[in-house]
Amino acid sequence: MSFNIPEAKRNEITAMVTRSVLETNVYDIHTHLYDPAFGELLLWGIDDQLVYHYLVAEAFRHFEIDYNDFWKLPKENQAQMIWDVLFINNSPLSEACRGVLTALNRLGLDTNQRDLPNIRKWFKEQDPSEYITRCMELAKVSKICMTNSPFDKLETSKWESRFERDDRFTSALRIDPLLLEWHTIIPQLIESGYEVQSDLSGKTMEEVQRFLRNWTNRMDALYVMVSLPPTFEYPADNQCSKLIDEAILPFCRESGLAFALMIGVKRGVNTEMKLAGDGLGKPSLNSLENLCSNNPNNKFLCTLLSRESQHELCVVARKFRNLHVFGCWWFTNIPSIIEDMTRMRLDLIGMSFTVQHSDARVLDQIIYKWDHSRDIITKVLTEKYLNLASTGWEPSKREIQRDIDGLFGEKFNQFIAK
Ligand code: FIX
Ligand code: ZN
Repeated sequence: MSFNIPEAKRNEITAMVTRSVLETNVYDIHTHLYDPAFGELLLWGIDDQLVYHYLVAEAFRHFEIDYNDFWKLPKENQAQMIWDVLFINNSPLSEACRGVLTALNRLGLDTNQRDLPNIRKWFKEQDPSEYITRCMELAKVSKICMTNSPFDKLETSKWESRFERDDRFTSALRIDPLLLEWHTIIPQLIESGYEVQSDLSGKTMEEVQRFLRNWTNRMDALYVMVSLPPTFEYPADNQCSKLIDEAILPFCRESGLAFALMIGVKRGVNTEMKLAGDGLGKPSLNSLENLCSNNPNNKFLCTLLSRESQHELCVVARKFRNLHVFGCWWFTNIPSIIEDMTRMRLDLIGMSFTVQHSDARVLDQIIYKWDHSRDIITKVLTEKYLNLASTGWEPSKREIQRDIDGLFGEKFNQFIAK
């Protein structure tokens, strides 16, 4: 590859790409973080990092404790057990373990101390509001999109109280129960004054649209989103499909909002592990093709959980410009797969996607998720620009910066603004 580029040029391109990837601010378009006004819902600190469900799943492979006995323990004790088993009794080589150490290291702690009480002490001394800025600056994240559920009582009470928004935090309206557990949410909808019927008859579809409109306005949501199982089918003779056709998509068209689909999650494969118990499966992408082709006036965002589906997703995106691919979701957010997916996306859909999102549940995690991804993105993009240069087309600094801005949030902004 790129043999005919003079060494000085090669070094210059490598330096430009590296600098640009490492220094460009990103828009983190899917997280589970909250505007600081939500108080304790915004998780941060060492204990929350250690009880992250990615680590819980790894730790249970070593534990002998009953699931329930573990869940009954206070958070600090759970964190200590996870620390002992994943960091002390074994080397912390997994991506999620390494992530904790990357964050501590970038925050200036001595990761070699192996002393959890001392690390805890450092976190207790941090001022929460300064800490948010510190993490965002270290991660070079300029904006964070939250995942906001109108079905989660913990957050709805806050939304109803009205408060001053932190403009670094934007919102996405999350509607999983509406599409996947319709029967369970009917009482809540009725209690809130929406005239809905369990068989979707009468004014139900108009009322669901009114519900979406009210919550979008209240949250100032930028897009509507759902996570779906690998068995998701569209169109289909079921309530989910009918709700999509007669409520979600008309509402999205009317409001100009994109509908984000995160497909492939098998919830509760091991319910005893709670959040850590979800798995994945390979969906059929016929449904995504049908959505994009039957609804050309709707915009779709999509990320998929199974590694095997990523190539197919790129090909679907090549057919439908109303589809924007984003991020390496959850089980695909590990170095080997990020590298593979990023290279494949550049090869098949060029610069027209959003390269990554963090999915952070704990604020500190944005540091490691973005650090680790930036390393891989630098590697892949450097290779790509050197390939380009070897054709005689020399990428300029301005062009490289434009491209990286696009991958780090500008293409997403343009897509949702269309
Ligand atoms: O559905 C989602 O948005 C997932 O990202 C989460 O449910 C999952 O638990 C997670 O944190 C993955 O990173
Ligand atoms: Zn998520």
